[in-house]
Amino acid sequence: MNVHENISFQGAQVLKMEETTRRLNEKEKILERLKKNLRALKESKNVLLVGSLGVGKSSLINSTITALTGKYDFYADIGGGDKHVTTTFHRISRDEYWDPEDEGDKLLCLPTFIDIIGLDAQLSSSDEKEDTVNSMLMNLIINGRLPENCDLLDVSKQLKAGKTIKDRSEEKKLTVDIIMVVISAKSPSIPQTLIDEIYREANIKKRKIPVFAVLTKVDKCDMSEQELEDKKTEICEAIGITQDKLLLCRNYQPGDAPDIETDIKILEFLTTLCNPRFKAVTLEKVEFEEPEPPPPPPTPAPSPPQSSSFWKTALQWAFVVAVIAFFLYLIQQILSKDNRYNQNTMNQRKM
Ligand SMILES: Nc1nc2c(ncn2[C@@H]2O[C@H](COP(=O)(O)OP(=O)(O)OP(=O)(O)O)[C@@H](O)[C@H]2O)c(=O)[nH]1
Ligand SMILES: [Mg+2]
Repeated sequence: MNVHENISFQGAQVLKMEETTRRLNEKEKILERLKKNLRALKESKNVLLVGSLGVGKSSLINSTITALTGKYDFYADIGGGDKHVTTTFHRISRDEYWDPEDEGDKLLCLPTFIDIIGLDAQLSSSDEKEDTVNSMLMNLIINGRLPENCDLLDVSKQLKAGKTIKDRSEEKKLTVDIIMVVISAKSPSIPQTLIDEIYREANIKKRKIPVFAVLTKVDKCDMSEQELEDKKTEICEAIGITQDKLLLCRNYQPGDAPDIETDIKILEFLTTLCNPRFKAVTLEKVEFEEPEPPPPPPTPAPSPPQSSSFWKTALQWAFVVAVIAFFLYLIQQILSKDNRYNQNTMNQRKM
């Protein structure tokens, strides 16, 4: 390396270091904004991750914790292949992953992540009236009606067989505050029926719950910039969210070195998610009165004898009686004439 090359190499190194320092400062600023949001919260939010099998739900939890703490660990089980890896209701709370040096940061209301089984989109339906296994399962989880470490493979099997769970009261500690829909960029299409069901569970059932979305495995898909933009728009429209509630990311894999760009993206997203204004609310249902039953149709009054036909019949009978009377009168006249004639004839003979 000659003197000129050495100077330009050192210059490039300085620029790289400056860029790294700039990005580290950026990360610090985002962390401060996140802490500000967390201090404004009264309690940790329960964040439920939902999505199809193997899309990277558990990896996303590990990646988020890595971005927060700076070190990767297996908080949630990750796997590969086409078998379910997460099969239980797995709750990962702040106490499991957060141990900062700063005493003041220890009590920050960092989220509790709820990792669940991958949902089979083919068991979902866009029909609002249909209670599918996925909608029933989500409803139980969202309302805190399933216990921690519950065997979700078994619950799905029993619900599929048409059984319903024995009444379990809702556990406030487990009710869901935020739903995070996880979709893989590797999948050719978005699971529309599953998204429709998530929308219904999050918006029109018992509670209204903010929904966020994450497109994982962006490193594994071969989409152009434009295709990726189109996919973002498609997902946001399907779920009914704005683009600031969507994260595109490459999850950390075990053994990966820290990556400032990944951390910044995830922390920025987490800061939005922890905004105190995004909170679940119980939908107050207004009571309605049943509509007044329509008045019964008036009962038809007994119809009076139809006068015209009555008089018609009476006249007919009167006519018949008159004719008979006339004929009787005629017969009587004839008979009395005959009698008088015979009497006269007999009188004449006697004379
Ligand atoms: N390249 C790459 N691989 C990923 C990414 N996210 C997850 N994976 C891999 O995808 C596989 C499945 O990841 P998981 O995190 O277990 O997925 P899951 O959705 O929790 O799976 P289930 O719990 O079985 O439903 C694992 O091999 C991960 O290493 C990503 O962003 N990029
Ligand atoms: Mg999993």
